[in-house]
Amino acid sequence: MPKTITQKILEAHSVSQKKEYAPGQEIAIRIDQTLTQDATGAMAYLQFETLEIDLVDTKISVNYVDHNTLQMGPENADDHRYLQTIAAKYGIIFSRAGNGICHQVHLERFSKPGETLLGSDSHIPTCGGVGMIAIGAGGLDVAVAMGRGTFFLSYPKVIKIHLYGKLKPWVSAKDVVLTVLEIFSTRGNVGYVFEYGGEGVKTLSVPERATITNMGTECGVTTSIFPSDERTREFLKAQCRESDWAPIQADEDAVYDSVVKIDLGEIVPKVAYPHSPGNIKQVRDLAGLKIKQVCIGSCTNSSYRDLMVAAEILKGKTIHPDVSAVVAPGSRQVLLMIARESALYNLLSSDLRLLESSCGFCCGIGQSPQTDAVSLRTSNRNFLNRSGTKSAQVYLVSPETAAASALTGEITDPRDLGTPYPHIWIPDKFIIDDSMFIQPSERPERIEIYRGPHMGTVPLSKPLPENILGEVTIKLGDNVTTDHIVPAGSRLKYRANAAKYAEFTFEVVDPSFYERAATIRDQGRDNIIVAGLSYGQGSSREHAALCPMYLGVRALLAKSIERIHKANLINFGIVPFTFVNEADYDWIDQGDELEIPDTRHLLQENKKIPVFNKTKNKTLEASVELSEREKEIILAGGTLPYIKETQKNNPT
Ligand code: MIC
Ligand code: SF4
Repeated sequence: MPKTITQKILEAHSVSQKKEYAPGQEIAIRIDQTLTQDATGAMAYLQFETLEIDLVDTKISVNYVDHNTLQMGPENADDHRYLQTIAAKYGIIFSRAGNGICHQVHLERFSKPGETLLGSDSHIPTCGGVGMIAIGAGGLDVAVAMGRGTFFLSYPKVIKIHLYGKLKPWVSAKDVVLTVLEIFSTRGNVGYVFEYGGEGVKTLSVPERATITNMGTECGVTTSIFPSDERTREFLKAQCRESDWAPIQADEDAVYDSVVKIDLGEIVPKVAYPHSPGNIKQVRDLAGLKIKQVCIGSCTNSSYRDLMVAAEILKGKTIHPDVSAVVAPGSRQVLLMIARESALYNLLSSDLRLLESSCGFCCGIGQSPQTDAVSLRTSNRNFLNRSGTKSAQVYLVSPETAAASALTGEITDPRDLGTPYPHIWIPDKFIIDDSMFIQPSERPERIEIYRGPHMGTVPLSKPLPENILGEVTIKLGDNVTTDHIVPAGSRLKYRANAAKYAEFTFEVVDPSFYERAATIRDQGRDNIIVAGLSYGQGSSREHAALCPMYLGVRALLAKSIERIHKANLINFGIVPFTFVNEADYDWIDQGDELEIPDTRHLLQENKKIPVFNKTKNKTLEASVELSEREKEIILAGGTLPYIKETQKNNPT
C-alpha cells in the first residue's frame, strides 16, 4: 500500500506489531534520539532517577542548557551542574550553556532523516526539516522514553501541504508558516501531522524548512515533516555528516486525510499580532505602527541564513534611535560563522546588541519591553506576558521584516525599503567545532550527582477516588496556553522545585488562584478547573499539570484540550474531561460545587460521566477519551505510581 512519509517512519518504528494502523489508535514507537533542555530537563531527570535505570536506552540522548543561561541567583547554575552530572552518569551527551538553542543545535549536529526524536520541548518538530519524526512531549514521557526506548502516541491523520512556485524577494520561510497558521489557526489540529510536499519544497533549504516545521507547533499538530532530498543531503554535507543522509519521499499515490495547496509565489510578508501566533495579518496592513523593540533570534529564526539576511539589510546603516534591538544567534556555530564573515560586524555597527546563543528573550528571560511597548520578534510565541511585560504588544515577523522595521522605527514591509533584496551565499562547509558537547563518562559508577540546595522532590499524586467532590477553583475562556497556567521568564528558575513553582500557578490570569487552591486542598476537597476550547496550547511544560496536581486539582473540564497538555494531565493523574455538550460550559461558574460520582467505574466502562453542579442543581455530561493504558494510569494516580504498581505486580 502506498504510504506517506509519516506512515513510513512511524510504521518502521512501531513496536505495537499491528497489521493495520488506524488514525486515533494508540501505538508505541521506538525512539532513536531524545533531547531535553534545562527548563524542562531538571524535573524530567528527577523523574528519570525514580525509574532506577542504569543507562539510557536510545541511540543518542542530548541534554541541552539553553533556556536560562542568564542565571539570576544560584538556582539555574545549580540545576545546570545537576544536569551535567546526570548526563555524565546515564550515557547522555551534555551541551553546555553557550553552545546554542537545542533545536538549532540538534538540527545541525544530530538530526537524521528517517529517525525518531522525542524531546521535552514543544518545538522538537524543528528537526522535521530533515525528514525526522520529531515529537514534543512532557518531561516524564521523555524520561520514560530514555529509560525504555519507547513512546506511546495516537496514530495521526496526515495533511499534505503541497508547496509550489517560489518565494518572491523579501518573503521567507517565516511568512510561509504564518500563512499555514492563517489557514489552520492555533486550534482544531490535534491528532494531525503536516507533511510537506510538491515542487516548491526543492526551493527551500533545510534551515528554512526547519523554520516551518518549528512553528507548525503553534497549530497544535503532533509534528510537521519535510521529505529528505538533495537539499537535505547538501545541508548534512555542509555539517560534515553526509553519511547520515538517506532519501525519504512519500509514495506517489499516498493517501492523505486532506491536501492544502500553497503557491509560494503568492505569499507576502506576514505578521502575527498580539496575543496569539494565530492572529495573522499582512505586514502592509500594520505598516507605520511605531515600535520600541526588535528581537532577532529564537529557535524559529536564528540560522546562518536568517542572521546573514538581517546583517545585509542593516549593513552600513544604523537602527532608529527609538528602537532597542538585539540579536541572539541560534547556535555557537551560527555565531562563529557570522563572526568569520563580516556579518557580525555589520550587525553590531548598526547598533544591534549581541545576546548569548540561547532562548533568552523568547521566553521572557531578559529583554522585557518597556510598558505598553510594541515589540517585533522573530520568535514563535506572543502570548500575554511571555515577554515579561504584561502590557507589551508582541508581533511575530520574519528576520527581513524585523531588520527593515528596526531601521525605520515602525512596522515596515521589507519590500518597501527600496533596496535590492540581499542574496545570501550559503557555504558548502560550516564551521564544525563540537567542543561544547561533553561526552558521557566512561566510569559512570564514579559520578556523583550534584544537587543544589533549592532542588525539590518529585511530588506524587494519589489514586483516583471513587467520587470527585470539590469546587471550580477557576473558570477560564478559550485558548488558555501553558504560559497562562505556569509562567516562564523570571519564574523559570523554580522548575526543579514544584512546591515553590506552584505558587505562581495562573499568576498571569488570577494571582489569588494559589491561595484559593491551597485552601481547598487543605480542606480535603478537590480543585476543578473549567475551561473553553483548546486548553493547554503552547509549550510542553509538564509543570502546567504538575503544579495544579500539587495544589490538589483532580479534574479539568474543558471544551477541548491540546495534545501534549492532555498527556501531561494524564501523567499526573488529573482527569481530562471534555463537555459532551459545549453549551453546558455556560452552566458552570467559578466557585460552584461539583460532584462527579462513581468516576473510577464509569471511566473504565467508557461511559459518559454525569457531573452534578450542586450550586446550580443541574447535571451535565462529560466524557474522557483515554486508551486502555491511559485509563490504568489515571486510576493509579499518574504515570510514576502506575509504573511502580506494574513493577510490583510483574517483578522481572
Ligand atoms: C517555550 O517555548 O515555551 C519553552 C520554554 O521552550 C517550552 C518549554 C518549557 O516550558 O520549558 C516549550 O515550548 O515546550
Ligand atoms: Fe527556546 Fe523560545 Fe524555542 Fe522555546 S520557543 S525552545 S524558549 S527559543
